[in-house]
Amino acid sequence: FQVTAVPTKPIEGQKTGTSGLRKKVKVFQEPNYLANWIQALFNSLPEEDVKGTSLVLGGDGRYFNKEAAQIIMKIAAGNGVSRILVGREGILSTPAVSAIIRRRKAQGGFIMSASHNPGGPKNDWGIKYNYKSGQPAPESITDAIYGNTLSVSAINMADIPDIDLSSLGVTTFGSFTVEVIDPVPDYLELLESIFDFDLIKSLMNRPDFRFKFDAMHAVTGAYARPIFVDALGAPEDCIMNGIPKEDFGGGHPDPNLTYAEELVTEMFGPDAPDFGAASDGDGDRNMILGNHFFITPSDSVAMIAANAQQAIPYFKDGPKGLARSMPTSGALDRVAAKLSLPFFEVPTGWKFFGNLMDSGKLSICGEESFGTGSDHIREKDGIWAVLAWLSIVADKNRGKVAGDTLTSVADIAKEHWAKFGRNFFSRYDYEECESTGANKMVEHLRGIISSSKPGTTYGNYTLHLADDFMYTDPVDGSVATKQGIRFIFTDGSRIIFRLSGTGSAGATVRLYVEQYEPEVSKHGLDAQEALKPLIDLALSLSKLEHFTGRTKPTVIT
Ligand code: VG1
Ligand code: CO
Repeated sequence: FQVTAVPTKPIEGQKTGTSGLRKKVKVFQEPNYLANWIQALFNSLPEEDVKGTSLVLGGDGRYFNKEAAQIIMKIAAGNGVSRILVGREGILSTPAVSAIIRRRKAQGGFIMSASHNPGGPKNDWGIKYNYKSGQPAPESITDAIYGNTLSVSAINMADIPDIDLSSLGVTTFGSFTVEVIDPVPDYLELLESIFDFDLIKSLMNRPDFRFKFDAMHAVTGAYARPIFVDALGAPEDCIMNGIPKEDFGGGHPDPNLTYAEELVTEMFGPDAPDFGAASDGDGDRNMILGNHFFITPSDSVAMIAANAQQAIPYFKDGPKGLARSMPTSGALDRVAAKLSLPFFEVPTGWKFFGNLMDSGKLSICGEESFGTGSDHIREKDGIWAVLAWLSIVADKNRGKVAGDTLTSVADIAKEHWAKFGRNFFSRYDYEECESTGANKMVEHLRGIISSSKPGTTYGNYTLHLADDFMYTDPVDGSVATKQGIRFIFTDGSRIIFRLSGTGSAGATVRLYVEQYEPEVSKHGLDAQEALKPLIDLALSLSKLEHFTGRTKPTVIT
């Protein structure tokens, strides 16, 4: 086939955020918008990562993925890539892409997703590049891509026809091959090597255990039936919103108490099931619910870590180390201390866990934003987290017979708090604020941290430290600055502010608050009640209402 160097001009603003490049669909539909970024990426990679290599391609099924896949394949061929492994209909979850890169020894892969952001012609599209161990590209690569978007002048486009992605098989054009693969088997086989499927099946088969999974019309719809129903024996009707749609059925595919409303209503309603879970647009996030019970993501990773060795064969020798993102609560820190495990605190975003995993220092980690995972791949993994929790529940009920009461999700959480104490945690999101006001608020907060001294009292709280979080990667020494403004008090309570790096319009302010409570009699308190004094302090310190005009958050988790 022929390769044409199609002339182009640089386009402003193609800088990636926390997780890839995300914009409105109509921006990506502008001439050469996507093509420029893809070409800039190939211009950034060393030749051995491009010429003659295999790359994986897939996405969450959102609107524009099909056109985008064709563009990406033509530019890949035009730059000398020799093989593309693409999911049928362009479907692959984020964790599946990571798994396939690793298993098939590909040199990297593309994920066409804006994750939990809504989809459809009026909403968001996004793209992420993952590198050869399956990890989201580190900043050294994303910075280079951005640099190249400012100088790109020609797109190397292969003159090949559109490829039919609807059926499995191999198509070859000279030195370039496209293989359309089933999105499920590589990922499912990996999960089977990690978990005790017979143990989970025994739980699914109990007459007193009912399971629900909400795919939110997103990518896990393609995985839910083969995994939960066919492999684990759950009943057909355990899956809600199981058909992936280009606009996610008009919803916001973010598994939290606000956007997974249908599942939440059922889990907190009459005759609620025993276990409920949901995943996001691209299948890397998860929410875990019990009957009338919500497991916060910060607690979830701590509880998985505490029970992993006992319940999950992959961890039979114990986890190597634990890690969380900075705003995530300190519940995991307490597990690491008790189990004497190495522990790391990294900035927000999964890309910061990769080096620790590659160097054998880390095996279980999580973020407060409904992300949980391990070193089985290099992305957070929604279905993995659900299977981890099912394994824990099954393990706690091993050997029980008909008539015995089931140890529930809530029992497991309460038992954990009694042993480790409870870290009350909440996050307030103020979505799509006006950028100027949000930036002014951040400047105001930076002013406070530069003038505040340890020992200053704020109501009942005494300041231990206030800073803008900075991280030095212990493996490669790279430094990330300005990762979130923290106020840490002498009792360990924390208030944190960050601006989101995943939105496509305006600025989203995130406020995180946390307070540790060792006293068992107080563990039953509602988090909003327990945290009220800290939240009030955060709002008055930041003058949030003054700067953003918002009197209440869009989402509370
Ligand atoms: C958010 C979360 C962060 C997560 C990121 C990607 O980023 O806070 O923890 O890693 O989304 O998740 P931000 O910058 O908006 O706070 V996903 O599921 O979009 O890949
Ligand atoms: Co996601």
